Amino acid sequence: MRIDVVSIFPSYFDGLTLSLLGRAQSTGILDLQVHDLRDWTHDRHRTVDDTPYGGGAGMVMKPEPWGLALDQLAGLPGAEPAARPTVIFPSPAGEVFRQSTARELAEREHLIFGCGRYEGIDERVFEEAATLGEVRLISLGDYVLNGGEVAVMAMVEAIGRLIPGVVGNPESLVEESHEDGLLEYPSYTKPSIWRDREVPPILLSGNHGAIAAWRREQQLERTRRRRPDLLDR
Ligand code: JDE
Repeated sequence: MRIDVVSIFPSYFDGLTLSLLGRAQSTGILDLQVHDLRDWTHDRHRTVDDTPYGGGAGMVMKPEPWGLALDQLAGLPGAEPAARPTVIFPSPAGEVFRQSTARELAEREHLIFGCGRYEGIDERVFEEAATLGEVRLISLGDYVLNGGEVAVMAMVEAIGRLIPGVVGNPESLVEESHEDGLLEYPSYTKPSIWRDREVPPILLSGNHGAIAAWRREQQLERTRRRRPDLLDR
């Protein structure tokens, strides 16, 4: 998979080249490239923002650098649909990012992430991007960040670990929270008594059927208490 990230703070993404995703990159499974939006400016001050038409607080990201960046990274408009990228902009006004979103995006050949800053990006950038590929505005949740960078790091990690070969043991992917729509069951390790706190005795019983049933019950109970919205879905 190819992933391009466009940001005015490219060094934010240094951490993504470490650990799990770092290995995927050195083995060639993932080609992750981070770009500085200012590389597509042509003025002395490398300007990426300007005042909003119609007035209002803050600054808006100018369309020209985004247009040039997307032209270069997406290839030709009207290319074979399979060769077209999915272009993702983190936005508090977007659709909510879920594990199902990560699964869907992990199937794509080419993702481009655009990190907005200031009060947003000129709306025409999204229209233009839609001529190059599928455009998705995606929100991590109902809160506001200063820019898209932290949201993109979270999405790249969630998507990247689902690419075949990135996580060593595929079983460790399915057992985790959200893959089956429930929260995880509690985990314990040695010692069996720590500061007078015992591990639930059933986990020491060796009765694998009873353990599986207990874990399922714990999952349902936790989900009901902490995330009842998941049971409705
Ligand atoms: C992501 N949940 C919250 C994005 C933006 C078009 C495109 C992007 C401060 O204003 C912002 C912040 C962000 C960063 O993303 C989030 C976020 N998931 O805050 C935009 C606006 N218009 C604007």
